[in-house]
Amino acid sequence: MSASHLPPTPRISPATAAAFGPEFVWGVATSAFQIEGANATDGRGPSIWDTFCRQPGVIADGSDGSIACDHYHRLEQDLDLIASLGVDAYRFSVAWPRVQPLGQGAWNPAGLAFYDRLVDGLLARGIQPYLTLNHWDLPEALQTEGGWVNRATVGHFVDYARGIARHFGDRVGSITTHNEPWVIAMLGHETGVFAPGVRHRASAIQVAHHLLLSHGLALQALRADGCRALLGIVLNLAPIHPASAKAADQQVARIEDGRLLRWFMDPLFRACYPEDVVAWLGSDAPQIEPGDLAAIATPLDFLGVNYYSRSVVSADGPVDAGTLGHALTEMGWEVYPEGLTELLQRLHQDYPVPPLYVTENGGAFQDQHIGERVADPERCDYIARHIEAVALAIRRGVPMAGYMVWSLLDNFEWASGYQKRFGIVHVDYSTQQRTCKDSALWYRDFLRSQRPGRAA
Ligand code: IFM
Repeated sequence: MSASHLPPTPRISPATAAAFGPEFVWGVATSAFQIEGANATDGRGPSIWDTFCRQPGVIADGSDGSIACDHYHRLEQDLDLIASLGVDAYRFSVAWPRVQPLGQGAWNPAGLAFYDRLVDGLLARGIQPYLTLNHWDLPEALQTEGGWVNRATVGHFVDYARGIARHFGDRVGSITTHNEPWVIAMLGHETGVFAPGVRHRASAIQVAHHLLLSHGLALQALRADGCRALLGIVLNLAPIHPASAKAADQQVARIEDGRLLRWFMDPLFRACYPEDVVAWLGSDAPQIEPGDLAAIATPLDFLGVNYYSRSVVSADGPVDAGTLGHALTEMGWEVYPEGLTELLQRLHQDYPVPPLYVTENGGAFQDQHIGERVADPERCDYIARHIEAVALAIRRGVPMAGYMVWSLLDNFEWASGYQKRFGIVHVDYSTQQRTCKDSALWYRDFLRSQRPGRAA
């Protein structure tokens, strides 16, 4: 294949380039289960995703996380790769079962040592570690006791958070409690398409409550311990648009917005759940104990927003993204950067938000292999347009603190297995060779233009 058919690489407008101050944090993101592999190595315990992957038919290509990108064994090389991009921060997650195999009790020194090497290796390269405590890989031992449905897991998470913060808190820039609690609750416990594969709405809503509660209590515990890292949570959010002006479509959009966004933002910032969603849930509403909501509303140092697309809904159900007139990613998600500006402005207007980070943004696209080169013009375009969308939000007054591309590497895309590639770095899974795609080189060059004088 030749390069002549490719569109030119995107150019960032001068207004956009000027919108980001010197403190703005540029980064790339990954999560433990999606890249580490080595899931039975050096004392790591099993996670719910190891168990889930063994169920026939749940992962599109029948794969699992046992090797993934073999990041556990290729750490130094991957750290050099991250440094070569010139990013300010690297967002990663700690695999709870690697450091505390049973989810409570004994810690695993070899697991902690791996993250010591990761954190120290980042710092040595001038990159801020942004640590996430829970990116979905709950220790299987806790699942056998009910997992996130069981209120006891809240206490285990707080203990885990405390142990990690005591060990790493003075070396990392930020600690995120949970990544995308909506996904853990709803995809893990309502539709069951993600681990642990439960299909029971009341359980899902209770899980969401326990995740939020554990988040708030962890923040309180870490602050009481004097943790110096910035503390926050990461939500997957999107504008939910009604398909038409019809009252029925508007009503569905309002409830869907309540289930995705207000169900998390209202308790975090107003210490209450949205009344319309509570009424809609009826007997599936969560069991809440006195003091829970006040704990959940413990002030945040930052809020992370993962943005990929919007949803358009009607009274007949979700509208097929393919009918909306915009390009789609390989996941079938509409490319809709306007939604990111809209979302960030709405968060700023409706809630007393702390500094906001876009903690994930990116897309799965088909790569084009041209000799040694891996061209991904659609991903370049996607990232550039979303950076423009963030700049517009900043110009409209939204307190933006950072932006992170999802993802550094092609990786295990959960129920899609390895078929969907989100990386700005291509991974050849047969050799584990990493190759920067055009998007990685574009991002590196963009960051250089943002940071004249800084060596990448
Ligand atoms: O790969 C995931 C990530 O783990 C969480 N946010 C969405 C990404 C793309 O689906």
